[in-house]
Amino acid sequence: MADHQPGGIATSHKDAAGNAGELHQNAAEGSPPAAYLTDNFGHRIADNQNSLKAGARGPTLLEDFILREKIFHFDHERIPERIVHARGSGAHGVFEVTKAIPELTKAGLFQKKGTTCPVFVRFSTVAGGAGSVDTPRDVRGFAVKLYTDQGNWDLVGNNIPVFFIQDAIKFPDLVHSVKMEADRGYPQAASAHDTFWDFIGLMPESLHMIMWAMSDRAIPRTLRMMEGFGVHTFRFVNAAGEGKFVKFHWKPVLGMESLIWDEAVKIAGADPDFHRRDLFESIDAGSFPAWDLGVQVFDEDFAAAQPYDVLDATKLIPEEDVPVQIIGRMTLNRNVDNFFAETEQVAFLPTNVIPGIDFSNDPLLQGRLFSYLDTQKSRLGTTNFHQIPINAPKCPFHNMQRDGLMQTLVPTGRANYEPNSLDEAGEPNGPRACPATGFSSFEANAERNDPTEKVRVRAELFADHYSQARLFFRSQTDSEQAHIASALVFELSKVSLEHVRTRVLSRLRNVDETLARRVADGLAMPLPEAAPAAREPVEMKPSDALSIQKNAKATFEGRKLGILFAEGSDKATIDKLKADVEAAGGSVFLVAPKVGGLQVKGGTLKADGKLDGSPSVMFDAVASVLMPAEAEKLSKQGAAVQWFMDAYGHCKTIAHCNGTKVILEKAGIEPDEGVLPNEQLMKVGPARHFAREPKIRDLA
Ligand code: HDD
Repeated sequence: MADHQPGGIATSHKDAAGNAGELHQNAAEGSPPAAYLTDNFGHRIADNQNSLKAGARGPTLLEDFILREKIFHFDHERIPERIVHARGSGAHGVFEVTKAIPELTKAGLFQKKGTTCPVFVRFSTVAGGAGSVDTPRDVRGFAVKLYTDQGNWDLVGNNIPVFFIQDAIKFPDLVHSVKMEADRGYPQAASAHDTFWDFIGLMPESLHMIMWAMSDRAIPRTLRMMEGFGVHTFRFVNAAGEGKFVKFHWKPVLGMESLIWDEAVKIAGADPDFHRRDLFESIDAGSFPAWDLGVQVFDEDFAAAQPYDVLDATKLIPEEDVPVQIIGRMTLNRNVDNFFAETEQVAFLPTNVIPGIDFSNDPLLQGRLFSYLDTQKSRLGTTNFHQIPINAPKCPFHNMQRDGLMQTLVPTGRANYEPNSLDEAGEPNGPRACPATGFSSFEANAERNDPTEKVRVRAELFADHYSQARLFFRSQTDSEQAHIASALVFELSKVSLEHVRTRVLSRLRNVDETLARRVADGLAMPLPEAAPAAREPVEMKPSDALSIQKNAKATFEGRKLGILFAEGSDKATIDKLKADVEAAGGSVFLVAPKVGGLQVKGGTLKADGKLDGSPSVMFDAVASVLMPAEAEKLSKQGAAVQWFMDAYGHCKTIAHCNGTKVILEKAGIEPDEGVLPNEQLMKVGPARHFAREPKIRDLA
């Protein structure tokens, strides 16, 4: 009898047709394969289980080109991960123009309502490695590649509209400080450590971004429920050559929603791939995530009248001052076929713009324009990375560039230089520049600066580090402000260098005195003197658009209800809950103590997940349908009590039957507007009940 050991078997034999023994060759097991296995050069492989040896117990032979090629390829299957944004999830989709704006830009895409183009989006965390988790407190990358008829337009943004630093020369320092500490290699995917806060304390321009990063924006519930921003001020240029400044916004159709910190921490353990899975499953189920593209357009006069500099990426423009007009919608409707070929190999370049969209002199953007090309060469190993299908434009491209590592195209003819007159001899002479339709830089950008003046300085208003940090903090609800204070306490409590904590506190005093005091209290530290501000902050009017809670949508659309049931539960009630939630565009996940199928009133019911493997953090709201005797049993199980305790602690709606009350009592759940009978679930929906929070958490 042959065995299955990976070490190979002495008794393996071939049949008359030359196939390997039945234990190892699936072709022999039934229907013929969809395709024959070959090596990379097309040679069919007869045996994919055993290497070639000199005798059954002898050494493996150098001649085994099949083994050699397979292992060789495997040994080289990894490429350098991105220095930042290493962990990402991607999807394909389509962008459609909903409002033509020819008066603003000559970009072909925006000339006519209804014009569409394919897109590829990659969402990412910033600090963690490719194998880290999805829910750390972190900025999320929001990189969109639009394959337009005029070439690729990459809008490489984040889910936060401002940035930590003003000048690209500080980017390597910022990233070094937040990544794993240089000597010890930890912490992974976390900003709560000495070096990050040391850098932040010394760079007061980061304080506005810190308010966002410590807010619930940095722990989105799903990738489908977060905003995206181009961050920098860009330029629109119309056919008459007139330029306006523009900021880009992506607004999620499902509304914004975030996790609660305790929930984020628990999800990191329960499902490290929570966001990636959610994105993949939603698209797979036909529930396509969508975002509206909005623009804030303004001119030089507006820019000159503001108390901040629009070229400073640490500043935003309040939507109340320049409304966001919606000009298009992006819908993600197709998952990748292969994670590596597409999501890993996709290469975004902020330099990828199309005629009608141009850069501004934002010094952070200017640095980015240099950086990304380098990184793609380093990651993908060749200047020909643009030929990889996910990166190649979908419109034709022609130039005189040739050769290079991994050239996969076969350019023909002799025309690899220009000018040439080969056409006079009847030969193809290659492509030529097109002054009328080609990309030409917006002239005013260069004119505004005196090109003879070379200075290493920052513009005057860049010195205001606090006004917008204050604006952000003061635009939040009480509960959101408490979350920011708690996040700061948490992060700084992980900082072991006391002078670093003190310095951050001294900066917070310039943002908001109450915030500084709450954080100092939470750390049990004295409040230091306020740090001298490089420029006195100005008061800005609070902006509701900056708050997630003020803009939340209490809808089941794109949300998930977890229903707990057990032996004897009433199937009709479960079916009704399911039908209601599905009719509202949501989905239901059935949770039970056992998954194989339980006898319930009205038939047999299979669970989608086992109770202790499906904590309530996975759902937007929970419901339970339990017979009193089963509820009594479950009330003695930690997993069941914790299920409700967490849902309550995370301010979720808890719908329940009478029988469940025994568990709710055990979990210390007090009735409120979010704890209600199953029949009333749809009245409240999956809203978060933040009014509950002070009862259950010591808010800093
Ligand atoms: Fe960056 C990746 C977004 C500043 C240098 N960046 C990267 C990605 C996003 C951003 C979403 C991931 C793209 C992907 O999914 O492949 N970066 C931003 C935003 C910034 C920003 C919104 C500020 C407004 N970045 C920034 C600066 C520099 C870089 C100032 C350097 C001077 N960024 C890079 C990089 C990365 C990158 C090192 C790493 C992997 C990559 O480019 O493709 O070149």
